[in-house]
Amino acid sequence: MADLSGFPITRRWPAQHPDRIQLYSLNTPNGVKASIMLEEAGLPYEAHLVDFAKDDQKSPEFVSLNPNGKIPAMIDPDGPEGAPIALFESGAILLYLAEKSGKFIPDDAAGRWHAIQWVMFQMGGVGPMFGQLGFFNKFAGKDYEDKRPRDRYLAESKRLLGVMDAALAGKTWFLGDDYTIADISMLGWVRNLIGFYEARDLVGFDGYPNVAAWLDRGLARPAVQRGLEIPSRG
Ligand SMILES: N[C@@H](CCC(=O)N[C@@H](CS)C(=O)NCC(=O)O)C(=O)O
Repeated sequence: MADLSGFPITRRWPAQHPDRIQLYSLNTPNGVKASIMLEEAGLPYEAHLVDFAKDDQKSPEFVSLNPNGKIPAMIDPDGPEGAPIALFESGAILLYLAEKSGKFIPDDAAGRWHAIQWVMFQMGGVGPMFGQLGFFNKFAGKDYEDKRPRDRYLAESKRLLGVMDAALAGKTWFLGDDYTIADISMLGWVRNLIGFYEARDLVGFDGYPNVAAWLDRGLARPAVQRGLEIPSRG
């Protein structure tokens, strides 16, 4: 039985199954990358709800694991050399889980780098830009009289959608026939952009048919549907 008592986060979120991966998250677009991957890979895990309504992500216990105070974060009790490993940053978590499971990342070096490339594209572009557009379109930023900040993120989000649409032309997934962590990193963000962020018409989503078809394919996967709900406020 793994001993996770050295991780202060387990005092606030006790492990019922310390031998399983411990996920600390909420089902936001960054959070669901981890839960979708865990569901897809079939790795045993235990999900703990980090409730933003209670500022859980800024609690000393959470920050002891992720000094950046953001979800998702995890502990694998059976990490490298059999020792526990704590990780934050959803891109790092996806890469770690892909390597651990041997799934959703190609075996060949070129394919592997292409999967990493698209995860980096998501981390550096899609997430930050769509997130800012959400802020300026739906949340506090929507009341700002000056629309230039919103328009800047709108233009960049549309440009990124164009890049994705071109990359997906004639393909099922970003890497062709292989569904990978590249897809897993982006599905929740595109879904949020046109759903929760209410930017479907604003970005002219119908103008990106390859992205729309890819999103439908991704959302049809049962593991994606499960992951999108984990962990939720219930
Ligand atoms: N680069 C980080 C970003 C994580 C992030 O921004 N998470 C958001 C939820 S999608 C969060 O925890 N927000 C809470 C806060 O900022 O207080 C990652 O990909 O893991």
